[in-house]
Amino acid sequence: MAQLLVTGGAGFIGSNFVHHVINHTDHHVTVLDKLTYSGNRASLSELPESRVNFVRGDIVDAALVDRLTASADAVVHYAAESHNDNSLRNPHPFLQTNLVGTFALLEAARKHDTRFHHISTDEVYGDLALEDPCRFTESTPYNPSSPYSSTKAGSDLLVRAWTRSFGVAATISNCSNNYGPFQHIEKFIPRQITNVLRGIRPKLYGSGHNVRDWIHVDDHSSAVLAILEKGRIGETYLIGADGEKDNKTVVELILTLMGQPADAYDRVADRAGHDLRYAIDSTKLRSELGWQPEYRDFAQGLAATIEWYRHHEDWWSAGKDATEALYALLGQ
Ligand code: NAD
Ligand code: TDX
Repeated sequence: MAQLLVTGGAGFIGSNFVHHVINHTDHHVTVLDKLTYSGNRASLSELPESRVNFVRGDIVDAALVDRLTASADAVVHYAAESHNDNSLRNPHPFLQTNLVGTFALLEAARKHDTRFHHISTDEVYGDLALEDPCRFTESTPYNPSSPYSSTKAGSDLLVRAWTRSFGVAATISNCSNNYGPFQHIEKFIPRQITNVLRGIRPKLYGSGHNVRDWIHVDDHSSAVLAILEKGRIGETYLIGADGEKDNKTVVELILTLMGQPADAYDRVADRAGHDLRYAIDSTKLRSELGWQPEYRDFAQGLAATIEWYRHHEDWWSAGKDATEALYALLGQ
């Protein structure tokens, strides 16, 4: 049994990871989360209090981070400002949380000699052309496009430097786009599902030809656990499940699964600097650590996600009007 400190554990991927850890291990978890607009305490409400301890706080708070890290066997660092569109409106919190917050955690891990796993994104590699036969690998050069992805790239580089210069026992994972329960409704898939549930037409940015490489969030969690348990210190692992789809196809599938005509969506203003395509080659993770995704049928995983949002309106409805009002300001 180990004591894990999970930052951002009330967010989408962090809360799914905490559920995964409680269901598949005997570890104890302390969640450190600021509960920004994207954190939701209710995402952890069904978990046993005997194994999950919740601390509301900011990862930028070095004294708090130091105290919590001192009693942890490992830190799993999910906390971040995570939405590209928000980073275009106001980059400031992205620099604070993603860079200064990661710095505070690394200093604590260094001081207490604590195992550290850093959660990152495939967006650090920039984007690929639609017709490019290549996918991202661990040796693809960094080339981030947005304020969000550039701060994630910066945080990855801090982790690498703290490993090399100070011997912090760290690993990094860069994952592709996640879908599943507990995702904030600002993001593409839950935004469109909750739009249809509210009688609003889904909104597709630009041409809709942009490609994302979808992975079910529970497969992300199993990969992170495998890296935490068996990953080589100092290494980066790419996490992906061969799920490339263009946005138009995803919107049409959501509409079809929800019993609507496939073309009942609106085209809206494109995102500034919109990355064209992401695609992950996860050979290293699969061959070194024996990891495999469980969710191989995207339509089935999407249908289950739609059902989750249909049955958890209490979880998302309070923020729907405010989320859509922000998008409306940008014509999106
Ligand atoms: P999210 O926005 O749903 O959750 C982020 C969580 O971090 C929230 O609970 C929020 O309250 C918390 N938080 C934010 N600032 C904080 C601070 N200063 N101190 C403490 N807590 C703070 O994001 P997500 O989609 O779950 O992403 C989690 C991580 O996974 C991020 O690091 C993101 O870069 C990475 N990632 C996300 C995806 C994806 O598809 N969503 C893909 C690859 C990697
Ligand atoms: O309403 C929309 N319409 C639309 O066409 C929204 C919200 C998005 N989009 C497009 C933009 C992207 O091409 O859908 C795609 C997915 O958009 P997001 O859900 O905002 O995700 P993305 O920008 O790809 O980033 C996500 O994956 C990588 C996460 O938000 C990041 O945290 C992660 O690092």
